[in-house]
Amino acid sequence: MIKFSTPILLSMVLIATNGLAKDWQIQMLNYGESGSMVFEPDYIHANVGDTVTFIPTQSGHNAKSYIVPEGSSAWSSKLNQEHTLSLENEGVHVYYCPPHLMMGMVGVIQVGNAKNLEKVSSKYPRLRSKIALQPERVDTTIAKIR
Ligand SMILES: [Cu+2]
Repeated sequence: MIKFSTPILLSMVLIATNGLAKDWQIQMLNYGESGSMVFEPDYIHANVGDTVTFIPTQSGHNAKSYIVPEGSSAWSSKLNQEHTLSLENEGVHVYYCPPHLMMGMVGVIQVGNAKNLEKVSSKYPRLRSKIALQPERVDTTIAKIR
């Protein structure tokens, strides 16, 4: 049996902890850096095992999935409530705020590789057709997928 000294054991625990999941926070805002009715940040590149928490910083918003990675279920948060999502599969989540889709309140969570990129390409035009204001801003968000 290998015996580790306490400091070595402790540093191993710390390394393991650092390698563990990250909780990302996305704020739902009436006004953010890129304009009105936004998720901030609008794009994150996370890893499998991470979690994302939607923060109702300002009221009147929620987040609902439009596209999810293969193997993941559709999801939705409740209006004005904090919601944590576990990222269990590799791929892209495209989501929107139902009350403000028309105003381009859309966000992207990329988990690892964009394995479902084809699905994003084929399904995004239908979502975009419902955006009346600043669809170009959403195009910019979608273009961050890599
Ligand atoms: Cu909203």
